[in-house]
Amino acid sequence: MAQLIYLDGELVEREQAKVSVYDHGLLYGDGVFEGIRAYHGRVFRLDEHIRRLERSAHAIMLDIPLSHDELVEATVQTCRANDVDDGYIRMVVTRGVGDLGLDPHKCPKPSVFIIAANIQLYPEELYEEGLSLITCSTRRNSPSSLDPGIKSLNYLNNILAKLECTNAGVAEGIMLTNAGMVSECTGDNIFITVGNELVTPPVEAGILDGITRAAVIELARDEGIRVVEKSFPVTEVYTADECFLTGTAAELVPVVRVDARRIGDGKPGPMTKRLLNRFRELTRSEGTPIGE
Ligand code: PXG
Repeated sequence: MAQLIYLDGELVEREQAKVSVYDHGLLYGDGVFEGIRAYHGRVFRLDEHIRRLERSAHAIMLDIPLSHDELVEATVQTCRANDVDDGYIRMVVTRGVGDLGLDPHKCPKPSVFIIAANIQLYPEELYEEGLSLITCSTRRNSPSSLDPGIKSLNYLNNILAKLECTNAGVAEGIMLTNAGMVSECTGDNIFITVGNELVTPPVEAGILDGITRAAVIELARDEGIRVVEKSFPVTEVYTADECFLTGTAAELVPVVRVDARRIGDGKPGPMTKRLLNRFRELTRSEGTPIGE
């Protein structure tokens, strides 16, 4: 079966799903996006993802040509058309076609596309063994230049950091703020545990307000764990009892080494495992249904 892509109101075959070389999403990274997961025939936290897309678009003065409900419907329709029950959904709004100058006002029609694909799940051993991280030398964008809260198509900041990770032979890396505090990773939020407390950098520090992060904070509070949102230096990661990352693709993945320092006893810790189990239960129990 050919893969069908939602593109500006139509479902088109993958080979026909094309945008112009004059699209400012391509020319300038001018646009916004979301990465979303479907589990067992339901889209996880779809409303939250669409709300974040709408906030990102509003911040860059981009008018999404679809209402919230139309975006929900288009997402579900794209999953259905591709028989996606468990999958990864990419929703993108570009500034659209303009001329060769920067001026977004010369782009009269934003483009919306949605890709629903069956995902390559991360291997289960990653969750059993845990990740090694480095601290990247590339600092996270400052909110005064490009706010990391805007999930824009301009991901070069993260890509430069990701290159450092792959060059060092690790899958993820910590990005610091310009003040030298931990912000997040290239495509994941970060948590540490100290005793019975769960600690994570605050949104104001200049991070993406992660949907998985918010879900894990809710679950932790429900488990009676104290959650503290505060800035901390990377040294506190080295000396933490546990560390894990959260993201739509990664879910909740343990970290066992950072800059060659062992974290805790070098194995995924009990709070990480407890929260991962709770998160998996949550993804099984809620979401916007794909089926009619
Ligand atoms: N921080 C950044 C910078 C991200 O890009 C997250 C945190 C986690 O947020 P959510 O809402 O997903 O819990 C992200 C999102 C990938 C990939 O292929 C990952 C993201 C975006 C695009 C692609 O790994 N992460």
